[in-house]
Amino acid sequence: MVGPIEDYLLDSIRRKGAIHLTLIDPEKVTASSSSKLAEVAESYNTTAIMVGGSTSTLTNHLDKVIKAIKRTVEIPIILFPNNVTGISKHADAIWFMSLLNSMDPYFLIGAQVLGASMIKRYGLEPLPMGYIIVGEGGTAGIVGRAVPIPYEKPELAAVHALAAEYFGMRFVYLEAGSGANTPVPIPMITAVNKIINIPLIVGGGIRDGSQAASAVSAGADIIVTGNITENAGPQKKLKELVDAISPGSEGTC
Ligand code: 1GP
Repeated sequence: MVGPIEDYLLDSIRRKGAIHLTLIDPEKVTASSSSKLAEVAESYNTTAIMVGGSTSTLTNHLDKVIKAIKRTVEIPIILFPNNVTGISKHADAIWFMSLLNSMDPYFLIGAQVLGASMIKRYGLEPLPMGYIIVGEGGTAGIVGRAVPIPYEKPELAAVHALAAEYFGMRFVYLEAGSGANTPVPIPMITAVNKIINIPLIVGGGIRDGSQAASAVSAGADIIVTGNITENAGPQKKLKELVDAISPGSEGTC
């Protein structure tokens, strides 16, 4: 069943054409710096804040970061967990994701089985998503024991994405890895967009408005950026990037 956060994301995509989500890695921030980052991102019309990283975070710190962001912004906070330790009851929703090209059943279904009852008890809205690691893959690829799909094999990414849709997942995420030297290539985004009917998320290594706009033209519905928000003095870049994705759009909350 589609819940209010999913509804909000879909409606924002409908209205704006494509949307931007800001990723905050709890390991790289303090509670107070995370709320400042989120505040700036919201003022630039990012649609929601994602919180998660590729290695482990103390639950206590994760809770503090999310509470601080929640006090500051009105847009939703969506967990982007790499394990059950990435779950916090203070968020609004969670990407309920399976790493489709992992060689380890734990990242396909194991962690999800362990986390499901916690998600229910906390009242987090699950957003079912197929996660596909491509190219360099970065830390997420190593930690998730993925065999990343090479950039020159867009057709392989496309059939992974189609399998996600046929499983009933409602989003697909093409992940190049945080800080990737080269973001997901346009032919790969085009091939995936052509074959699926569910929203396509693209992230990893996107550093400027023109890269974001090209990804959107090729069919990305949601662009995720992390590094450009976290690094010092990135804020002009972030504004340029959000504007390039959905030019002239109004605030969403
Ligand atoms: C990583 O796709 C996200 O999971 C964001 O990547 O940090 O390179 O923007 P960047």
